[in-house]
Amino acid sequence: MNNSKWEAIEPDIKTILNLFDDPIHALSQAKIPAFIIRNAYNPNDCKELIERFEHFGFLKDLKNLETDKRPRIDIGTSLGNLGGNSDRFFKHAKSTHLLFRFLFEGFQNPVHCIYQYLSELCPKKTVATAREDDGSKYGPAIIRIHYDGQRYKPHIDHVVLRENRLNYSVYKFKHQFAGILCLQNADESGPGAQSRLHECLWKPDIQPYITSETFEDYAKKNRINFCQVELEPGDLYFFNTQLIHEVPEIVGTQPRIVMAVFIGYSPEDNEVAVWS
Ligand SMILES: O=C(O)CCC(=O)C(=O)O
Ligand SMILES: [Fe+2]
Repeated sequence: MNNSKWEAIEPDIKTILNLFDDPIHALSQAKIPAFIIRNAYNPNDCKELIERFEHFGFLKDLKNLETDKRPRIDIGTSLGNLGGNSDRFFKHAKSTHLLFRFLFEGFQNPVHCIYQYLSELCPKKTVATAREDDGSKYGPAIIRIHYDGQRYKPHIDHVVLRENRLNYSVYKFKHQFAGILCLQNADESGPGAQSRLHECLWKPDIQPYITSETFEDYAKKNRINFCQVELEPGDLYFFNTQLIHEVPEIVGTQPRIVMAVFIGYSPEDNEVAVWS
């Protein structure tokens, strides 16, 4: 398909499959910025799930915002943060699997929701949580709670190109994607915070602009398009994390809450692996 405007494809799987025989492959070629599935998850369940997270004590106490300065809280296991010690990482992931067995009880399971939609985007593959040969499983997904001041500067996510994690099996995947399910947007009275995907795949000569935080100037100078992904609670999007992307600063007392996964894909591999 010739998508000359480089726009995300939405709103549902049917539309995506009408346009692409092999959507995940199209994503790997960055022919389109993202696939967006609107209302993938019930927005009422989003609200009630967040209340549950609050009752579990995962969220900041709003009365305590002055003293609790954490910009981001994770519920789940992050390879990016814990991957430096693989023993600790896999033990942590094991407890996340245990927690996720009951955390969503009574609601549609948001992890299953993401995996199900992902399976539909890869008709010829099986989708499973990443694991090592000895059976150790990675985290299945992660809930990220972003508070006032949190921002993702222009970056990529890639276990090889960015993190150089040669001691993990997910290293073998050529392409990496993210799946992000919006559970709550940042403060509606503020400017909100929606992600921006630049029509620019990382290559080594882009890195200096990322390191020196001058990608914005580079993008302007080179007239690089971007796609802003506007989400409502319950919306799910998938994108190629080798695209330079960013999320502006959260402003206000209402945190932006998402469930996120990373995805590994190689055309020749039958399995598409998911981790967090
Ligand atoms: O939250 C999003 O929409 C994207 C976040 C992101 O880029 C990341 O976690 O690496
Ligand atoms: Fe990212």
